[in-house]
Amino acid sequence: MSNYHIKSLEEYFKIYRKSIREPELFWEEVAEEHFAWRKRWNKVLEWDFSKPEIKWFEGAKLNITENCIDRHLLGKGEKTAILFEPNDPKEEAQHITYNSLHKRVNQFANVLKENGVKKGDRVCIYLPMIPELAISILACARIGAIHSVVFAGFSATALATRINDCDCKMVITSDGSYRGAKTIDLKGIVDEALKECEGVETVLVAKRINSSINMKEGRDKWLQPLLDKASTACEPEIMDAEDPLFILYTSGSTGKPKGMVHSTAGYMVYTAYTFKNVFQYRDGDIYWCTADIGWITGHSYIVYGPLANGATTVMFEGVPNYPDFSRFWEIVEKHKVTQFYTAPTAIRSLAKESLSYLEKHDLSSLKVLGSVGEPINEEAWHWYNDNVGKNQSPIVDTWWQTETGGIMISPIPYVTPTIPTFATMPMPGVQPALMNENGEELQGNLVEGRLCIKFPWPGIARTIWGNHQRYKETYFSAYDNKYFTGDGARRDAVGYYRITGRVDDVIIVSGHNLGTAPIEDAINEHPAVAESAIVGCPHDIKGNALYGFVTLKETGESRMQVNLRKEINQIITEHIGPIAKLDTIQFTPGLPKTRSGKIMRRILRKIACGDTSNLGDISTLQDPEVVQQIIEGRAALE
Ligand code: 7RM
Repeated sequence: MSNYHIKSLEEYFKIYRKSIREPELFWEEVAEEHFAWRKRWNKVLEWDFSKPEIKWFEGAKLNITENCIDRHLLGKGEKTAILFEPNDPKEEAQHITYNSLHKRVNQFANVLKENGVKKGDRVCIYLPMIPELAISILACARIGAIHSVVFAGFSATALATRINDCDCKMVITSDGSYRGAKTIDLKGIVDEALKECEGVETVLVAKRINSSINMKEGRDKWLQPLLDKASTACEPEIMDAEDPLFILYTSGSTGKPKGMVHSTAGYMVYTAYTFKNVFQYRDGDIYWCTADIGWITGHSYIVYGPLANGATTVMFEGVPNYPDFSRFWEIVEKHKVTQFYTAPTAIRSLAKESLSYLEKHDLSSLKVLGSVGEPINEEAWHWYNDNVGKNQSPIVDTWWQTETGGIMISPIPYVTPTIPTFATMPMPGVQPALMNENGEELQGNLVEGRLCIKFPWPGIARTIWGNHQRYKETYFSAYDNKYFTGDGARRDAVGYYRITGRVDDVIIVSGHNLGTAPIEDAINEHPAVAESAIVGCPHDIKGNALYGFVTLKETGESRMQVNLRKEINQIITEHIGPIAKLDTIQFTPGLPKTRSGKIMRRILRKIACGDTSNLGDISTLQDPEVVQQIIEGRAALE
C-alpha cells in the first residue's frame, strides 16, 4: 500500500488513521516517495499555533519547477502539460508539451532576471487565461521570485492596492483580453493603477488582442521580442522549504485584502497529494478545472497540483456562454476531458438553460466531477449528477480555502460514497474540529458548530504578507490552539461533514439558529427560481426577520409574484419549518457577486435593512450596477 494513492475505502481509513497518529511519519513518506529534493529536511514539522508558527520539511532544499517540469522530461517530455483552449472556438487549441513548457519557462525566467528580478522580489501578474499566465508563474518560481497573481477582472484601484501592499517591482500583463464577445483593455487598467504605484520599475506586456496601447518609455516592454532572444536554459534557484512561493490576496469581511503567503515545499506536497487523490488522476487523463488562475483554485489545481503529477491540465480562456451555453460541453467532447472541476454558481447558471446545449455533446469521457467555492445546493447537485455525469461520475464536493492551500474535506471518487451537499470526509492529515459558542470541541456525531482544524497540514498559509498579527487574530484567536476557518459545519450520523456556510451568515430567529444555505436550498427547489440569498434584519420580537432576494429563471413560466411568494414560503415550510418563512421576498434581476462568484451578503444585508448610506467597497463586484437595481427594487416594495 502506498500512502500516495488511495484506492479503496479501507485504504482511506488506514491511511487516515496513520496520518493522525503519526502525522510526521505520514507526510515524510509522502514527501520521500514522490518528489525531487536537492537536500533532505532536518525536521518534518515544527509548529506552535499560539505564535503562530508552522514549518514543514525545514532544512530541505528544492525548486518547485524541477518537480513540476524537469523531472517529467525523461519519459513524458512529449506529453501535453498545458492544453490551452482559446476564447474563440475557431482559434486552434495549443498543446504545450513538458519539453516546450520547460523551454518557455526558462526563457521567461531569463527575461525576468535580465529585467532585474531577483530571488525574494515580488512580481505582480495581471494576465488573462493565456499560456503566459501559467508560464510566468512558473518562471517566477524558477528564479525564486514571489508571484502575486491578481485576477484580471479586478479594477485599477484593487490592482494598485495589491501591487503596493507587497511592493511589487514588476507587473506582467497583456495588451488586452478576450471575454466572450468582448475585449477588455487590460493595459489601460494597469496604466491607471500604476499612477498610484511608485515601486513598479518594469511592465512586461504580452500581445493577445493586437490592440493599440500606450507603452511608457523606459517602463513598458513587449514580452515576445525579449523571450525570442532569451536562452532556453535556466538553472533553477535552489530554495529553502519554507521560502515563500507566492502571495495571493483574499478579501476579508472587513479591512483591506489579506495577502496570504504560501510556502514552497509544504504547498507543493499538499497540492500534489490532494490533486492525485481527489481527482484520482491517472496517466492519460485530461483534467480540466474551469477556475481562473487568479484564484487559489487555479494556482493549486490548474498549475501546481496537476503539473507536480505530470498531468495534462486544460486552461480555458473563455466563458461558459460564448458562443453559446454549450461551450463547456463542446470542450469536454473535443478534448475528451476525464475530470471536470467547476463552481456551483457555474452549474446553476448552466442549469437555467435548455438541456439541448448539453445533449448534443458526447460527455462519456468524464469520470469525475468536482465542485468548489460555496455550498452546492441539492438541486444543482442533482442537475450536475444527472445531466453532466449521467449518474456515472462521482461528484467531489471539495471544501477548502485560499488559506488552506489545498482541498481539506472531500470525497475521494470511487472510494467515498457521496451524499448530495456533503463534502464528506477529511483528507489524510486533516483534523477537523467542530466548536460550540463556549469554545468547547463537540465530540461525537450529529453535532453542528464552527469548523476549526486542530493540527497543521503542509498546505496552510504561513502568514499574511506584512501583518503577522492580523494572521494570528483572524485565524488563531477565536479558539485556543486551533485554526478557525470562518465556516460552520455539521457532522452527520456516520461522521460526514456538511459545510453549512460562513458562520457570519447564521441568523437567529426567535431563538432558532437558521443557516442561510438550507433556506436558499429550499427556495432554489422552486422551478421558477434561479438563485436566492437570505439575510437577517433586526426585528423587535423575533430578534431577526428573514429577508430573501430571489432571482427568477428567464425561461420559467411567468406567474403572479404574489403567488410565487406564497409558493416559496410553502417550500421553506416544507423543507425547514414555518420558523424559516421569509418576512420579505424581493425579486431581483441579479445578486451582487464577487468576481469569483460569491454572493456579497454584506451588501444585501445593508440594503434589506434599509441602511444604504455606506455600502463599503463595491468596486470588486462582477456587476456593480445590480446594487442600484436592488436598492430601487427594495424601495418599490414599500
Ligand atoms: C477554494 C475556495 C473559501 C470559502 C470557504 C467556504 C466556501 C469553498 C466550499 C465552500 C461549501 C464547499 N477558496 N467554500 N468550497 N463552502 N462547500 N465545497 O473557494 O478562499 O475563495 O473561499 O468558500 O465558505 O471558507 S476561497
